[in-house]
Amino acid sequence: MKGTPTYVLSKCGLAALVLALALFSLPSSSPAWIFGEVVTIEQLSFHPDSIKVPGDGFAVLVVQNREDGPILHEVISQSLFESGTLIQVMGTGKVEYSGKRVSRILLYPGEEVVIWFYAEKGRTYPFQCNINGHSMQGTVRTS
Ligand SMILES: [Cu+2]
Repeated sequence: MKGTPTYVLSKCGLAALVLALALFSLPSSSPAWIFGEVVTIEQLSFHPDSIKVPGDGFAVLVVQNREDGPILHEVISQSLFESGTLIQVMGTGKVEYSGKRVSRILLYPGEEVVIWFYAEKGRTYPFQCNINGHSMQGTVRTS
């Protein structure tokens, strides 16, 4: 079942709910559409490690820690968390702040974070996990 939509939905939990609410609560007249993708963390890497969203629009990045073992991960990103880009962070992970700015998100196995942001055209938004010597890199690209 792994990799099928059914599996993803059943594992998504909050993220699926949030995405569904976001999609269905959009006014029908709105030209906007929320694009996003679920990135999972397994065996010390992001899967997929690169996603693409349309530029100049709102986007959602969901990151889930699906490690089998007790491996803590973080999500850090200069570009995603900058003011004017980050809209909101929700989920079951622990969000840390530096002043008012999000500095990182900690994810224990089974936890997930939903990152809402405004994706500018022609930009890349790298995100990392460097906790405990990890050297994990993921990227959101816009078209
Ligand atoms: Cu990590």
